[in-house]
Amino acid sequence: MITEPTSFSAESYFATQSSPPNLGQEIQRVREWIQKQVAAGNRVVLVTSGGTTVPLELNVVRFLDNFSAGNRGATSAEYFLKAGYAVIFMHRQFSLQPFSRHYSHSTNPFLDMLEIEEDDNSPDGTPRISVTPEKRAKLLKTLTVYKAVQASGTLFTLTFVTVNDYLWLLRAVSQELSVLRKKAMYYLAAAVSDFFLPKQKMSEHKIQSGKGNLSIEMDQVPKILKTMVDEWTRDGYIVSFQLETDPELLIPKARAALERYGHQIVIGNDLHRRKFEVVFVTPNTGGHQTDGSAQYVETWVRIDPALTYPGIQQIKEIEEDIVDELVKRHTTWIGEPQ
Ligand code: 9Z3
Repeated sequence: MITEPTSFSAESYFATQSSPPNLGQEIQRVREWIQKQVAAGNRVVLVTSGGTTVPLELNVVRFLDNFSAGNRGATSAEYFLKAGYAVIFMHRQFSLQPFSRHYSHSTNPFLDMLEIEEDDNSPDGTPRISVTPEKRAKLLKTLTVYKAVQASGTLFTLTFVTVNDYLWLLRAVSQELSVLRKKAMYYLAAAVSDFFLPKQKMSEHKIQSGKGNLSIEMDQVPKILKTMVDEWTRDGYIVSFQLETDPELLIPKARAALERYGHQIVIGNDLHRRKFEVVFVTPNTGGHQTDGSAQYVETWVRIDPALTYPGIQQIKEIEEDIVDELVKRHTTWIGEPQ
């Protein structure tokens, strides 16, 4: 058993940690779907969404997790589909998904919009189920788009649970997607754990209590974005998200990520303001010269917070503006009109 802390590179991570058992089959399905998108001339975006777990035991009873419900990813996926993109939606199992998110179990339970009606024409007296009249218009709108997306086959869903599943899937999917070259976008909105417990350090069975405090030393999850940019998908348009709770850190951390990984854009968001404010941080390629010396350009995207409160009629989602702006930037990146 290894006990000293290990610093994993992407390479040593994949050499020592096990791949999820169904990875090969999943990737075969992804490959076939990508071939169809290539034939159709579609742009494809990989949207990652939701939190990752970090198991503490091999026979897992306990794990670390984070807050992400997958709102950002599920909502953005809908707007990408609307913009004509084919979407690989790679999400944490049971996190929110495009379309069904509107009827999530906690905020808008779908059973609350159904009614039971007596049906005189039913031969065995079975009542009918109908949709509450005031909920019909919204449901019809959502259902119509959902059915159209299903019929077009432009939404492909993959699931992960642990940070290990996520890393293996991300590597395999981005390697497959690299055939699309510049037409592929990566929208990395999943909240990925920074720390994990390598399988070599994990207890096989449930950690037992009764021996006082529990100390666990975790290793850092390797910064795979650099390897993604340099090796897995060289021409893709890569959008990462930077989450902070200290607003002072948002821009410096976003700049540092661009510097370190060399990708196209970091979207910074503060935990408490993320539904109405984000900042796009990009390297200054000359086109946005401010004082002639700035290395990075910051563009804030904001909406009225009052429009995001649950229950209001005229809801506005910031993801609409984020996706709109990214589609424009991706078009410039590709160098051809969509
Ligand atoms: C984000 O920052 C997402 O916008 C949120 C969305 C997780 C805040 P919700 O699911 O929240 O809508 O409730 N995601 C990225 C977080 C992250 O782990 N980024 C990595 C990092 O900061 C870089 S790829 O190290």
